This record gives sequence, C-alpha cells and structure tokens, in this order.
Amino acid sequence: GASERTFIMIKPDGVQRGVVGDIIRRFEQRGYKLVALKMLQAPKTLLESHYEEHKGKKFYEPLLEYIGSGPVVATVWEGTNVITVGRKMLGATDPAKSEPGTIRGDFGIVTGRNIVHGSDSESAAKREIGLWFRPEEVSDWKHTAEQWIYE
Ligand code: DAT
Ligand code: MG
Repeated sequence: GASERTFIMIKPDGVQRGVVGDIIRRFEQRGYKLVALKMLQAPKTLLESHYEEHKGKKFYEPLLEYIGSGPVVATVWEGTNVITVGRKMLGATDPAKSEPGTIRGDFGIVTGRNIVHGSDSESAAKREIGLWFRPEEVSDWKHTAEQWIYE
C-alpha cells in the first residue's frame, strides 16, 4: 500500500559474501527510503521470535544456527508497495527458483544459504520491525528526491 515499511535483513552469509553494499544499493537505487539500519549478532531469543512460524519444522534448528552464526545487517525500507516489491527483489525462497536479476538469483544457490530476509506481509513487517528496532531507531526523514520518484 501507500508508503509502507518492510524489514530487510542481510543474513550472515550475505555479510560474509560481501554483498551488503550491493543489496542496500538495489533498494536505494529503486527509490526506496532507508529508515533504519544496524549490524548485530542476533541473540537466540530474538531469532526464535522472528522465525516463530517455522518452529517445529525440520529446517528450524539449522535455520536459527545459521542466522545466529554471525552478524546480520538489519534494515527498514519505506515506500509505496515496498513489502511486495521488496520480496520480488529478493527472489524465491529457493535461490534455484529465483530469477537472475533478483538478489537470491544473483548470489545464492541453496535455500539454507539464501542471503537475505524480507517481510512477506504488512502484519509480518510491523511485527518484525518491532522485534528488531526500538521506535527511536527508525528515522522519519524526508526524501528530497521524492517528487522525482513518485508522481
Ligand atoms: P522466506 O525467507 O522466503 O520468507 P520462509 O519464510 O518459508 O522463506 O522460510 C524462512 C527461511 O527458512 C528461508 O529463508 C530459508 C529457511 N528455509 C525455508 N525452507 C527451507 C527448507 N526447505 N530447507 C532449508 N531451509 C529452509
Ligand atoms: Mg518468510
């Protein structure tokens, strides 16, 4: 919808692979507004909340191990339809099914090392932003290029 926000996280493999700048560039270049950013090694309790929908699945424990294995770069982006478009920019969950030109399609090979996370709905975005950032860590600023990005 109109000027919504999404949570995009560069996973530890994305950090190790040196694609942090590339991923941020893609969102900036598209015209989305960066409103929060930090690097952290996520505590297990945070990852349990973040991935609670997957608890009990066979990939759940390896997933928490992987995402907790090193620092991630947590970001929040704002703009029209950024949740849906952001997911398209990421590509499919399985990089083998991601189109070239998407982040996972350009940098990944297997689902268990798929480089980046993005919220999949408005409710997930709100929940995830609230889990990873305190309200004062999210900046409300005016994009001066806005009139050239939106009509
Ligand atoms: P997405 O990250 O595209 O929203 P998801 O929410 O279904 O995908 O799963 C969360 C993450 O869990 C995903 O990015 C990678 C991991 N995962 C999902 N399915 C998996 C599987 N079958 N094998 C290994 N890892 C998996
Ligand atoms: Mg998901």
